[in-house]
Amino acid sequence: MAGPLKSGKVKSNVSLKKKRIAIVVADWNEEITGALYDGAVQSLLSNGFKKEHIVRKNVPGSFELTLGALWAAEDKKVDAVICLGCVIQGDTPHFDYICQAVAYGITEVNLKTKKPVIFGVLTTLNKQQALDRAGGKHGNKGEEAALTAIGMLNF
Ligand code: DLZ
Repeated sequence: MAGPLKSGKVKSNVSLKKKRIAIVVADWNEEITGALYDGAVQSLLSNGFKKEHIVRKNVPGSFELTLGALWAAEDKKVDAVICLGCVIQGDTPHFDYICQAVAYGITEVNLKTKKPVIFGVLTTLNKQQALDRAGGKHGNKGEEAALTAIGMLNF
């Protein structure tokens, strides 16, 4: 199989019921990022996380995910952070700048905080590609981000 498990219940060697997770969600393309959030939460709950241990933080756009993730990860009680955004290509190079900035930014937050900070950002050429990955024919990448967080908590 290429890539990590995409859905369902996964085997965890650590107890997830005491783990705390912050999910940072970009408001831009809210229809998509809201669906990613729902997928992530559903996946965390079905894998043993407690509802009260899942905290949602919103930021205006994907560019702001980096700082939002840093703030969230600085909380000593938070074990992992999931960043959810959706950048859709437009007519200008703005798309490239945002995608690059957020990818590098989230990498830096991982290294700076030494906590898993998951890149759950769709970078698509159009809205349909995003819908396909937010509960459509290509699954829900929010759910995949949650499973990635669980994988890292098992390191
Ligand atoms: C400005 C902008 C544009 C054009 N497109 C998107 C997008 O597709 N997805 C997204 O999450 N955010 C977008 N933004 C907003 C930027 O992420 C950021 O909020 C602003 O540039 C202000 O820093």
